[in-house]
Amino acid sequence: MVSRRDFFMGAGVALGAGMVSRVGAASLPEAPLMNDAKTQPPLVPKTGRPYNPVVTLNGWSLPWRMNNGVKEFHLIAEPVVRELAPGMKANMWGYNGQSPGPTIEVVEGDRVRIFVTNKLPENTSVHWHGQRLPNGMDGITGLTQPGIPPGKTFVYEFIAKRPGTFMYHPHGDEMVQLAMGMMGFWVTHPKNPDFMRVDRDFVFLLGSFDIEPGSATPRVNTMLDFNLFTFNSRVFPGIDPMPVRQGDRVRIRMGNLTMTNHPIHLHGHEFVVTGTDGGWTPPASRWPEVTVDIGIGQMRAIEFDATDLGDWAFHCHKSHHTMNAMGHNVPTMIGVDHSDIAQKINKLIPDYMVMGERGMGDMTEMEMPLPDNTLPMMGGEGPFGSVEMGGMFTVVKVRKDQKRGNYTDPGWYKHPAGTVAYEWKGAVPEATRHTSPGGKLAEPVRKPAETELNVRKPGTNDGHNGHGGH
Ligand SMILES: [Cu+2]
Repeated sequence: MVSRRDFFMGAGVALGAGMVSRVGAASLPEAPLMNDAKTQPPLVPKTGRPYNPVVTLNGWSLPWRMNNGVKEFHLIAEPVVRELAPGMKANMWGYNGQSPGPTIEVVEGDRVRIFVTNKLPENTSVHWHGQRLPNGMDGITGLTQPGIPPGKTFVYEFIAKRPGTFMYHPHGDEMVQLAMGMMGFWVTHPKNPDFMRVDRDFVFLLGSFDIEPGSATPRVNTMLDFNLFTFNSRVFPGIDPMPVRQGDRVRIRMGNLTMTNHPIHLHGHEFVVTGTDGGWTPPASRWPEVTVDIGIGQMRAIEFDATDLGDWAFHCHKSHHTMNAMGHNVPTMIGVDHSDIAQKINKLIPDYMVMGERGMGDMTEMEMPLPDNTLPMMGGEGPFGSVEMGGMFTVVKVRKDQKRGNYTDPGWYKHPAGTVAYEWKGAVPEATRHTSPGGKLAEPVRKPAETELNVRKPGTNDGHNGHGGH
């Protein structure tokens, strides 16, 4: 039996800001709860084998207890309220108070025992994505175990054989449970802490949700047409920056639990892919990149030397993944006789706003007031105005004076004089025109008028409809 105090003494972990302890049954390890969506400082190990901890973007790592040489964790699958960005909270499912759940960090060779308590209204299971383990620990409802019924606790136990980057998520009613945010990161550190040592090691999961503007609960029957694209269930401007010190070797590990691929792009530096789903890549197999495509269900670790000072954008290169939600139905309402519109919308979306006296007929799309609990499509104030981004977008902040181990936001980069793009104040000469081979000015291309009427909205196979509202 381990008391609360003993547990935290044993784990050597002080409860950080926003962390709340919950005492489980006497024989169970603690199941700490996080009620804060901010990036938490690295969890430095005080028991077990030493390792260099990771930092989970807008997340945290789960404390453990050592029990006769076994590293014991306690996950609680439960409904949570996750702030996607200031101004928007979502009713989701996750683990220990947040979606995604806490990152689990262990060391190659550790014997790991994970207690999973199900506080959801339906069966669940946890699949340890990418691990080598006994088949019966693989967490596949119906295939390798019965589902964990509501109110019950199951135990998983295996040796973390292979160092690398992993994820965990339910396997059984996955479409619903992933759509609701059930996922987490797992890192198995190498036995030798100097193996591929880096100065900063960030981790996060790529997620996607379909939350109608004005509502707070993801739609769980959505298959492909999501409208919010997240780093660790956060959207820009709610995603924390990644502060690093100039000269740092930086690793960023990402796992994709969405239903589409994400070409993730870093500005100002080249990186190499040092890790995949199957482990570390052999050095001779690496080549420089500035974008890495992360397929569905895949994990990638990238590494670079942070040589250049500045605020470097880091984002998905699908432009509609760096925007926040527009409703599937909202834009098409614009210009419609609004006398019965509230009634119509309420039929489609039960918890949608009622527009009241304001009406919609004479409003342009951009002036339309946002429903409650809805983020602007593109926003985020930068030092030069609106960044005009949302979704999967953040900033790697390279600073000369960022202290080792300090992950606090250093603020915006102060560009040295003469190093920012500037307005040309002189005369602008008339543009020269191309001529056709015959010496005549080329005819301007005129499109038939009906082309404009046939403009199609973005496809429905991975994007979201209705961005343009045309
Ligand atoms: Cu994307």
